[in-house]
Amino acid sequence: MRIDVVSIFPEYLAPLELSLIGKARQDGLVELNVHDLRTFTTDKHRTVDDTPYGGGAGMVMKPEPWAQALESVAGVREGTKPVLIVPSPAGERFTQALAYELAEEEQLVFACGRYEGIDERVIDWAQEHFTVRPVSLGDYVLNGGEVAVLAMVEAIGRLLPGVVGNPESLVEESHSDGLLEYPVYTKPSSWRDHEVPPVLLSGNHGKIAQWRRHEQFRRTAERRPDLLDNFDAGQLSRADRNALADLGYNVVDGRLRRRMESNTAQQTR
Ligand code: 6GU
Repeated sequence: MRIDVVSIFPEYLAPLELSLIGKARQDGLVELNVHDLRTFTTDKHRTVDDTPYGGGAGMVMKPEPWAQALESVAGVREGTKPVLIVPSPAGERFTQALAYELAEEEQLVFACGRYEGIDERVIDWAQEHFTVRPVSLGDYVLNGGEVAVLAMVEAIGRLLPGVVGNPESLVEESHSDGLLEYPVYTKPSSWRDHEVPPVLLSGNHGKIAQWRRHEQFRRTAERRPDLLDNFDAGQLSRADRNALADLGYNVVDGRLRRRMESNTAQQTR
């Protein structure tokens, strides 16, 4: 995979030299280039922003430096239309499913906006050369796209063949099956009066798998009940359904439905 990142703070992307992604680059699994937007300006002051039409606070990124920068990285691989990812709190949500989808691409380009954003006409113009996807990490505001790019490149990069040493570790992890991960423990089995759940010391692998699955449901119901609303109940075993029933969830029309709390007993008492 080839990745290009355009930013006015290229040093912000330095961590991509480290750890898993840094190793993947060294091994030639990922070709990653960071470009300074200012090198695509033509004025003495290397201006990248200007005041917004219509008034209002802050500055807007000028279109022409972006067009020059994006043209320089577009169509680098012949006959391919790279995906242009524009990090923005106004984008679609970045999810594990989107990470898997983007990991299939030949070339990704990330356009890191700063200030109030990039002149919208860049987004329109870029459709000619790219599949454009404004993407958000979540419902909060960052000062620019750089930190979001670090997160997305890590999430995507670790899915590329050969980047994660043991591909099995990709299978059993949070969100890969729409549930949060089960809790994990290591030695010692007793630590500061806190015990490892005895089932994990039992050697009974069937029971351990069942317990872990139950913990996934319990955690997800407690921390991220929204994930259960869209969970495909078709994949559930009888044991899964029992575990979910204990947590107050029934399967109705292939979907999970939280049972109504029965207040009637209290009300009539
Ligand atoms: Cl992807 N970019 C920016 N600038 N802010 C964000 C974001 C992205 N995701 C959440 N907040």
